[in-house]
Amino acid sequence: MKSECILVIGANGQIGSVLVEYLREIYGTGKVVASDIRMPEEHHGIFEKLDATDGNALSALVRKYKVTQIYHLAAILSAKGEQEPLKTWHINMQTYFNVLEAARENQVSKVFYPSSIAVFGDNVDTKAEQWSYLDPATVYGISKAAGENWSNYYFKRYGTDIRSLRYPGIISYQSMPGGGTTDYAVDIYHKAVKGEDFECFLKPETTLPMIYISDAMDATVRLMEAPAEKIAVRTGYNLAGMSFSPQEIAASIQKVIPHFNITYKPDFRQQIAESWPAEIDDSHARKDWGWRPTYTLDKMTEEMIKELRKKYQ
Ligand code: AKB
Repeated sequence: MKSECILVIGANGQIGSVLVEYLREIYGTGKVVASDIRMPEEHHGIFEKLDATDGNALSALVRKYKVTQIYHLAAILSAKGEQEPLKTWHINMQTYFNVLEAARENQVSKVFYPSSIAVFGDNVDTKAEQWSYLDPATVYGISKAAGENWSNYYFKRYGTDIRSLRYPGIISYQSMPGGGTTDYAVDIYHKAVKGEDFECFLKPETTLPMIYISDAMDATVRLMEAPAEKIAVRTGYNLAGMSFSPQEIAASIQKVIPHFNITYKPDFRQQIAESWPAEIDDSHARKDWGWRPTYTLDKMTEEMIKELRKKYQ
C-alpha cells in the first residue's frame, strides 16, 4: 500500500463517486478523504463536508489529513453554466485557486485538474489536435481553458505537479451527471432500460467525443501515476475514447433492446455541442504515458444495459 493521503473534492458527482471507490481499491480506504459541499445519503470511509470556495476550510482539511494528492472535481458544467455565467466563473475559478494555493502552501505532491473538450470552440477542426487553438464558447469552457493555463503557471513558477485531462463526455451507470451537454448519452440508457422512449436535446447527427467510465478511471490514475518526467503537457492532455452521434448510440441500444425509440427536440445545448470537435487526437497521451482506451460503443452499451438492468429490475 502506498503512503499517500488523497483528497477528492466533488466526491458526490458523476466522476467523484466512482473515482473515490477506484482510489480506495488502489491505495486503501483510509487513504482517501472524500469531500463535497453536501454529505451523501450514505457513505463508508472518510467523508468531510467542504465548500471548496472557502480557501481556509480547504487548507485546514489538507493540513488535518496531511494530504499528498488532491483530485479537484467540483465544477459547474457546460449547459448549467450558461444559466448563470458569472456565478459559474466564480465557482469554477475560486475553487481552483483555493486548490492551487492549498497545494502550494502545504507541499501537496500532486494535483489532478479535470479539463474538458469544452476548451475547444467554433474554430477547431472536426478533429481537435493537442495544440489546436482554444476559443471556448461556454463559460464552463472558458473556465477550463483558464484553469489549464493556471496549472501550467503553477507548475512553472512553483513546481506544483499538476496533471490534467481534457475529458470527453463520460458515460457511467453508477451515478447521473448533471448540467452537461453530453449528459444525454447517460440518460438515454436509463430510459431504454426502463422501457421508455427518449427525447434527445441534440440533433440525430451531432457527433461528440465520449468515454466510458472504466476507461476514464484508468486514464486518470495512469496519468497521476506516471513519472513526472513523462508529463510533457502541463496544460491539459487531449483524451479520446470513442465518438458517436445520438442516432448511432440509439442504433447501438436497439441491437440489445430492439423496441427502443428515440425522438429529437434540439434546444440550446445543440449550439454548445456544435462548438465542440467531433473527434479528439490523443496521440500525446498515448505517447507520453501509454494511454489506450478499451471500450467501443457496442461494448459500452452492453455493459451499461447489463448494469442498469440490475438497478431497475
Ligand atoms: C459537459 O457536457 O459539460 C461535460 C464535458 C464534456 O465537459 N460532460
